[in-house]
Amino acid sequence: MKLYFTPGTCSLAPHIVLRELGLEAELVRVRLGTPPVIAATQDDYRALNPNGYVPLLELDDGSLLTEGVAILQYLADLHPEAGLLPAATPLQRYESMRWLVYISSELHKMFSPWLFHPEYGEQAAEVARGKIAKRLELVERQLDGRDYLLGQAFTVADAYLFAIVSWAKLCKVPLDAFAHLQAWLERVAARPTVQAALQAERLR
Ligand SMILES: N[C@@H](CCC(=O)N[C@@H](CS)C(=O)NCC(=O)O)C(=O)O
Repeated sequence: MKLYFTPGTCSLAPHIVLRELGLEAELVRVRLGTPPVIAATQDDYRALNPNGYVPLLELDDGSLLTEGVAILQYLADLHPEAGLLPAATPLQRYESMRWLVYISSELHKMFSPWLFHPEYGEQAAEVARGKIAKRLELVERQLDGRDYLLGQAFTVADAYLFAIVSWAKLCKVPLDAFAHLQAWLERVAARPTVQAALQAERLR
């Protein structure tokens, strides 16, 4: 398997999950830009993902899987016994999906325009900051009494949320009002797999 990634972006989530599952994968660095290129070869990355974004998972048979939420679920399903995607009941599985979709559509995509597309400008960033703060209130409530987003165990939703909420400082989104979220950030950051992923992406 190959994971196409860019340090410090949402591709950190599947990177962490690969390590949580103990799966071997080649990490292929992508330099985002116009055009986005494979860092080692300067080949145009859009030949693999026409949308030009990370993450992208290339399977051993050459199949290509895009969309972080799909990649996270695919990886978790390779080793259901690891419990990274709770699915003991259908409702549990949909609850996992609900959080993955929430992180993707309500948080990730609220941050990313102004991180990756500065042309949106400071006014858009200010509007996004307000919306993100509102969206984080739900996360804060969910983490009250739970070590992780879906309960007492780490799941793919935590990996995804970690990648996204880690942008808060850079984007000047204050987390002071979210004590449970801050404690959770520290808890996730302390996991050996997360430390290893950050080190591999040279973010530590
Ligand atoms: N819908 C995609 C979006 C992925 C995405 O936004 N990736 C960002 C990094 S976090 C990116 O590569 N942005 C480059 C761009 O938008 O041109 C997914 O959820 O996987």
